[in-house]
Amino acid sequence: MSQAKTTVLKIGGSVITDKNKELGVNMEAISRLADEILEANQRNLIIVHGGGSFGHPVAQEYAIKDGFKDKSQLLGFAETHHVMTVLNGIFMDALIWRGIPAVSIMPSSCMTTRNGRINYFGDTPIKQLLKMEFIPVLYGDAVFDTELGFTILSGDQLVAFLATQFSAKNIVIGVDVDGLYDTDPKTDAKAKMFDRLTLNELNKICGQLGGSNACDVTGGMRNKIAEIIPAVEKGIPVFIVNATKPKYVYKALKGENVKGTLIEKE
Ligand code: ATP
Ligand code: IP8
Repeated sequence: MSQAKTTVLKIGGSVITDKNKELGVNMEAISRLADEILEANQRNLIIVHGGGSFGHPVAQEYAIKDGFKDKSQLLGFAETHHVMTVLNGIFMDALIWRGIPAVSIMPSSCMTTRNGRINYFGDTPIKQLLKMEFIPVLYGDAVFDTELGFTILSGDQLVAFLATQFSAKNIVIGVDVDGLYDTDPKTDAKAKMFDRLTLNELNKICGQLGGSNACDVTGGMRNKIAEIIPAVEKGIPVFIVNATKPKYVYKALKGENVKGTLIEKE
């Protein structure tokens, strides 16, 4: 039974899917990341993945994040949830057939939100998984909301929530850019990357960060940063790394030197 402190790893939907093509899977990235996770051999790891071109387009089409307005959205909720289970299944295949004891946990079955924020979490299964050295895998999901009827729970909110719940030693966030920049590096060639930021420094620049260039109902980089701030406040360091580049996630998990942005409390 494991006593080691947990690492929470987020794999961005921008990495494992093709955000320009609805339901486009990036199988090469999924396979390589599964190899890296196997090789890193972490004892106490929670993985969360994003929605990319699976969850976001259908959630946007039916305005699922805004909550229940009329019955035409019911199919949209079902579709959003379903395509996330499909993406999750592809991701789980890659992990499990490599010999990683990963177990998928469906957020909509163990969590609810209130106005978009997690207000209920049945933690027993994940606690048990961690104790027995399984690797729980969660994902951004369409979930039930006590005020809105339903909404979208982002992988980023999940990451910060789980890291706090399980007193994680760190968070690693894998995206499709090298780290956090002063502006969006995809639209501004002069964007400057930060190697390290304290919470004070981060709070000062938060307003100027961009969202996402692709369809993203949960707000891209700006929202990602807003979500992780409470975890950093609790002393959990966050490392943002380029998960499209081979071995970057591996090195981040192993604590080896690799390019990225480290965000720490002080
Ligand atoms: P998903 O929500 O599907 O999991 P993701 O987490 O992989 O996706 P996004 O939410 O799209 O990724 O956020 C990453 C994107 O944020 C990058 O592709 C980048 O273009 C954009 N971005 C906007 N502003 C910034 C910034 N200041 N620094 C770095 N990236 C930024
Ligand atoms: O991609 C949202 O999670 P994210 C997933 O982590 C859905 O923002 C269902 C759109």
